[in-house]
Amino acid sequence: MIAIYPGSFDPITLGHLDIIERGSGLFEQIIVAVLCNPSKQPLFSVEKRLEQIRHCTQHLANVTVDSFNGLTVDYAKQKQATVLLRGLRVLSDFEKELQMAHTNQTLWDGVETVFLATAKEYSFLSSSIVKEIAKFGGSVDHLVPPSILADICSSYPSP
Ligand code: COD
Repeated sequence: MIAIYPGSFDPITLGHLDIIERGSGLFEQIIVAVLCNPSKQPLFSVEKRLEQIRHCTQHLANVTVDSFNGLTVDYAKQKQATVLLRGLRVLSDFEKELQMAHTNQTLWDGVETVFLATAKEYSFLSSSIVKEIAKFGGSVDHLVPPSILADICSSYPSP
């Protein structure tokens, strides 16, 4: 069974990576799919995010990394994937994720959304939190894969 793990990943965090690693033990193949969203101003370009994710998932033989435009379900159909993998942290995620899962099911009833609960050490962690801490000069060493620390440091040079 092929699963898509769609998201923004701006940037990928240890919370995302944990979901990918655990998901890779559950599915034959996982495609980590970065949305090209022209209406958002990301910190990292799509190309940079693909490079970052490829680098930190290279130890996982059944994980590939790609980008997509448009609806996630259309991308899933194109890749013959029948599962959308998502992570759940707190109650507010649940509301948003359930709405997304139901919307996707109205668009294509051939897809199932599978949720993995966050690891307890990453329940507070999001890409936005990483950017907020880095912007004010705090350390994010414990929050992101070591291979992307240099990219974050060069995006927020110290004054
Ligand atoms: N622990 C566990 N899970 C986590 C953690 C953590 N610390 N951090 C994030 N996650 C999970 C999130 O809950 C989410 O499930 C996933 O990882 C990706 O997170 P993000 O923030 O990088 O990505 P999102 O949630 O912004 O991605 C949204 C999509 C791009 C998937 C969505 O907007 C989309 O599908 N857009 C395409 C248009 C579409 O199809 N729309 C219809 C559906 S509404």
